[in-house]
Amino acid sequence: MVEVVARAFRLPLRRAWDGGVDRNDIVVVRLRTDAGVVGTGFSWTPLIGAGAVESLVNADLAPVLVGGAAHPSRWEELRWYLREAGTTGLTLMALAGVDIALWDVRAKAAGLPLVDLLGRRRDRVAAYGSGVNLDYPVEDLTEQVSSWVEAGHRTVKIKVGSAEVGRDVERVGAVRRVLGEERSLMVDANQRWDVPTAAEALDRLDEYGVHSVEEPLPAQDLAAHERLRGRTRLPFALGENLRTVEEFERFVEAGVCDVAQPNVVRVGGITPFLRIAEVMARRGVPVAPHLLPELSGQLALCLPRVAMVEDIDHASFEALGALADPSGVRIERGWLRAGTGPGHGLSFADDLTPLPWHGR
Ligand code: SMN
Ligand code: MG
Repeated sequence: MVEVVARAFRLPLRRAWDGGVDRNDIVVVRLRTDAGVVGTGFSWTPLIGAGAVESLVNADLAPVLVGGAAHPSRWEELRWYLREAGTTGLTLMALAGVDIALWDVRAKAAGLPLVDLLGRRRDRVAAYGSGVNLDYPVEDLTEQVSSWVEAGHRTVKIKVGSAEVGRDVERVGAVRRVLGEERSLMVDANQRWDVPTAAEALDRLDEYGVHSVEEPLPAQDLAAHERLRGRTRLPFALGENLRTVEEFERFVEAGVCDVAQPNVVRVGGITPFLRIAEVMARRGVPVAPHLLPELSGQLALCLPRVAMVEDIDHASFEALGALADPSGVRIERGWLRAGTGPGHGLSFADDLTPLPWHGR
């Protein structure tokens, strides 16, 4: 490798997510091999960490990458190298940017779309409409869900976990009326409940035909998930806040992870993502990659056992205005398909707004 450069950019959201999240930040990693192949990777975060990730790549990873092999098999070596900065969190987010770029290089050097390099197992995968809408008034929520129905989605996911369970019940009821009986409704509590509240809420939501619940409890609290398991029959979708294959295995072994949702950036890139997906498949757990539809969709086409991909409302890279050209990943009538050129097909626009960060 002759060059590795990371740059952090700010992508404003059309409408803020609750908790004051008014943007997604990305860190674009560009690397160039001795043979002149240029690979692009990215890290991503709704709010926190892009400046730190940019620094980790430029100050710590670039010096060990330059002069060495440009291959994703270096993942373990790079993680070990960064260990004193921690083994998860920001470390994995920085590694993801490099790992995704290394896979892009590999596919481009082979002249193949990433999907074909990894091994395409299907031509399309089901997508579901999803939004961060807990603070939306119920009229806005039903309008958003209607737009997903019009777009052809047969499954949608909305937020729950309001301060009053009654508010969730009212919202889920209103959404069910928009969906009719045929379409599927998933709910996501983003870790907001404790066991008694989750048990009560899920009991009351059951009459609206909820398909599954995502992150009902604090993500790391395995014992709480085991207690809740005895109090609801609804399947649990988990994983956007798990980081390692060992963590995923622990939740699956305890019988509390029915659908695994690794986020390709948060777990450290495509290399560990594929390892997690492999282990989940062996244990009969389908994988629903979290967010990032343009890359998650490509991975989903190759996974041994897949659930669905998330069509996040107005927050794909394309919708955020991050791309110079269309990626070749499309979601139409509730199905995702990918027809990219060589590599992962994501080229980021060169006029994005840099992070206003003072340490640079
Ligand atoms: C979510 C998490 C982080 C950013 C946006 C949305 C959410 C989801 O939990 O699963 O879509
Ligand atoms: Mg979620």
